[in-house]
Amino acid sequence: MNFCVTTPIYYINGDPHIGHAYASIAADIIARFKRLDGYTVHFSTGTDEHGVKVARSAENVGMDTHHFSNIMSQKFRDLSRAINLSEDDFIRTTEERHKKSAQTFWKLLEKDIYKSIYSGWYSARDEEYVPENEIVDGKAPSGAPVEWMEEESYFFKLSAYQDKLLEHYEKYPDFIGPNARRNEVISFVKSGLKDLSISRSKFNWGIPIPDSDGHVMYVWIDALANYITSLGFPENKEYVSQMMENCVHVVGKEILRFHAVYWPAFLMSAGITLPKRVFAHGWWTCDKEKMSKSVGNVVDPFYIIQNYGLDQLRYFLFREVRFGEDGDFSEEALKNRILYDLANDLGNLVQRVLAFIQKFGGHLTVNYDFSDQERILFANAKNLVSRMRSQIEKQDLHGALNTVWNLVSESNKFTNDMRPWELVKTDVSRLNAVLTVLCESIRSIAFGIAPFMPDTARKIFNFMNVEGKSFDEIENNFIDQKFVELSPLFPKEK
Ligand code: ME8
Repeated sequence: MNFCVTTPIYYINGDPHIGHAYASIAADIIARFKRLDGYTVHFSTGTDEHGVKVARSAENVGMDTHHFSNIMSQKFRDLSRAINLSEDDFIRTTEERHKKSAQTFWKLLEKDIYKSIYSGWYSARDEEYVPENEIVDGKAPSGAPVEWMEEESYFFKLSAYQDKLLEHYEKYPDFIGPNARRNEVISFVKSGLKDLSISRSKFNWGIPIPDSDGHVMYVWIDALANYITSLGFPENKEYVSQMMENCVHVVGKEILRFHAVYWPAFLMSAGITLPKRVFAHGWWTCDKEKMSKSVGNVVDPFYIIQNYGLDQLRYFLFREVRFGEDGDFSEEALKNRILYDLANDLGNLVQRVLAFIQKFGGHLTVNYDFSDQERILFANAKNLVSRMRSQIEKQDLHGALNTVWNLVSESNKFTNDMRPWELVKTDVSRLNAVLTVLCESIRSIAFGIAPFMPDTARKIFNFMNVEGKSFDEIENNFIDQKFVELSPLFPKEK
């Protein structure tokens, strides 16, 4: 079973921030869940290095563009390490393999390409052509400045794909998520698609168009092609198609149009399988303000990880806000989540149950004569992953965490009700049943959090002497398993 998940590839005009970390961690959670569920996964991320925006940023700091790209791309690689990404590939669009792939891809589109003159507005910050009717107060809808452009350009016959795209959205209702965004895309396409300018002739920081006269590709064609380069295109065409068929692109809402309209149209033209789904997530603000360098409120993921811990951040980002909606970042909210959800709910559950087992010999003997209450918790523990599976399928990462935390609460309540510290004096066989159910539950919880908080899950697996490599392990019991010395899950000092 194959599965592919991607992050957007990031522009390297500025330092990585929490928004980049967010998209990357989301894709990582999905990749990790699928691996635990037995899939062969290809998870790619990387940097988008061509285009006007990057070239100007290099110029502004007086650096050679190649040199600038190397330095900036490395910062995104460093972010990937700092947030514990499990990517299979980190792709840079300046790599030779990508040049070959993008040029081959271009050739496949040639029947839909013609030359003409582009004259219109362009927003360098968005790397986007802005139609006259979308200009508001002399700016792009995003608020970015626009500049007039008039040059010879190749065009892609996007208009020829309007009906085919609408058919595709109809036939595959899950192609775009969340649903509200799907509707926006459909009305955009219904309102009429214009052919798209896909080359630049007055500018050279890009991939040259094959056999052409000094034109370079529009940065978005080059960027979108990264997904197939990473899968091995132009070689391994069969593998590329197989993976694309099971591929989920995680993107920010502002670039959904590129992924759900342009990209599928290009793929149709090239005869390459379309991805299974494009999911658009929302945007983070900071203390209710749009993050911006000039305001100085850009949240630095390295700082947050240093001060609050990585798994704490990974948890917060997906518990605080429904994935797909906008959210507001504040250190106060993060601190509360750490204190209440992590230390109090999860930390205490693991600590008190496993410490108790340690105290009484460090292992369990299984008693299958469960009471009704025990049976319910046992069943809920065993079913946790299957409930999460349908949520992860829809990228409902927030819902999946809620599902885990319901089991955490249920297990804490069960512990309070059953009072193992009293049973130890009165009914040792009952105590065994209670602890067995709690251990099953804690192991399932560890699997449930593993995609979100891999290091924390690993600690719990280690305490319980469980491998933690596949959801299949949830079926095994704990007879005579030796538990290991505990240490705090969320140490107070970071
Ligand atoms: O658009 N909140 O790159 P990019 C949440 N190179 N997510 C945010 C965010 C925020 N405040 N800011 C950024 C590009 N992101 C192109 C993509 S893909 C073929 C090419 C996330 O560096 C969000 O996922 O501007 C957004 O789509 C992504 O970073 C792209 O950032």
